Amino acid sequence: MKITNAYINVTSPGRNFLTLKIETDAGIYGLGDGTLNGRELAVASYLSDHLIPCLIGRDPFQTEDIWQYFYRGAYWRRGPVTMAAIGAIDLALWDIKGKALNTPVYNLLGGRSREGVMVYAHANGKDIDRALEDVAHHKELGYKAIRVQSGFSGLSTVYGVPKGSGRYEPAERGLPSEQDWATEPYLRHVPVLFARVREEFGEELHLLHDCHHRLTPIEAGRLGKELEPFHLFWIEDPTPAELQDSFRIIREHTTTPIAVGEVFNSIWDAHDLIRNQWIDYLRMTLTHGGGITALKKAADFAALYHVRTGFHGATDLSPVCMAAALHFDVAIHNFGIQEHMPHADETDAVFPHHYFFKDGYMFPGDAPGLGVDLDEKLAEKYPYQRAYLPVSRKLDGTLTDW
Ligand code: EZ4
Ligand code: CO
Repeated sequence: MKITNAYINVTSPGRNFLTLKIETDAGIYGLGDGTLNGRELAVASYLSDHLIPCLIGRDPFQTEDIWQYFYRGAYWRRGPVTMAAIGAIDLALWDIKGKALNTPVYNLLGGRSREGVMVYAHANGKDIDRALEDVAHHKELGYKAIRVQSGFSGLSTVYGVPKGSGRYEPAERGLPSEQDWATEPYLRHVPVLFARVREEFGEELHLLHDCHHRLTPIEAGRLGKELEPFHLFWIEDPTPAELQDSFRIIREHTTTPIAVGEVFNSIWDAHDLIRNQWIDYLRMTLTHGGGITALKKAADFAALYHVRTGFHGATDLSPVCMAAALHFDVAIHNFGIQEHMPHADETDAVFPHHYFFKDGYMFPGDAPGLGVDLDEKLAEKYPYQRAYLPVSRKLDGTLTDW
């Protein structure tokens, strides 16, 4: 089989997505997700201008060699734009492989280690009472694990809580908005929030929280310690992770499990975190981490150190990435949990798919390949719209981590 053509599709059914379609002389095509929130067009150019011309004529079954060709062969390595582009290609090739062999991708990764994939939902509210209502709502929907974020007095906008009444969507159309940030009221608020959640919902529900890179290591240690009585499933991204040694400090102060990696794009971003057992869950995604070829190796490496996966599954990863994640999650042994932020109805219509949610679990479905398609005609109705993630400033105006 040979790759005869490849092109990208950028569409905005509710939010922007970049999809790569690879066609072959066997009449089979594959889809890959290359969406990088707020930087979609950089990945589009990297693919169209630099990678796609080198793809034509290759055998789509050579996933390892093609991965090495674009990673090692580029000379310039790593980085979110590069790795999302390689991730898109890799996902599309695994989709083709599955379709050509007439089997779901999970069968190419060792088969099913479990029936369903436990997912966690997002509950949020402007204040604690409203966040509790949203926890009750998601519990009602069947979720066994729920991430909880809520507003608190002292800040007008908070990560993870929508400004208006609609659903929470991290990117906003237009240029970046600015949010404010103050650590001390946040650190006082979060233990109160989780005390209330446990009081109302008991011990059974798995509870998660995203610190979204806002704390220093010692602040994260304090938060983790104060949350210990509430037995969280994890706290996520407690501190920015460029300096991997930071996590040693957090580890020394708390038994609350730690999840990191939604902004990582290489195993080298997590190498020290894993081999020192400073984290419990790796959140790197198939799109941003360079695809199934790269993440299978990362997951196997993590397994040696008791680190499980907890892949990022926000709406800024398309249904193509979600499908691929579910095949991966169902197959690998050291799966932990999968994030699930349901896509907008317009997004689901543009990307018809076989995966589904039932009673707190998701299932990849049994269609050959990844089991997701792109309705290109419908996608045309939703042209790209500039959108960015917000930026954050401390109350004195200092730019800080969003
Ligand atoms: O802010 O995906 O855990 N989930 C998250 C997300 C991220 C967005 C950034 O594009 O932190 O909501
Ligand atoms: Co996060």
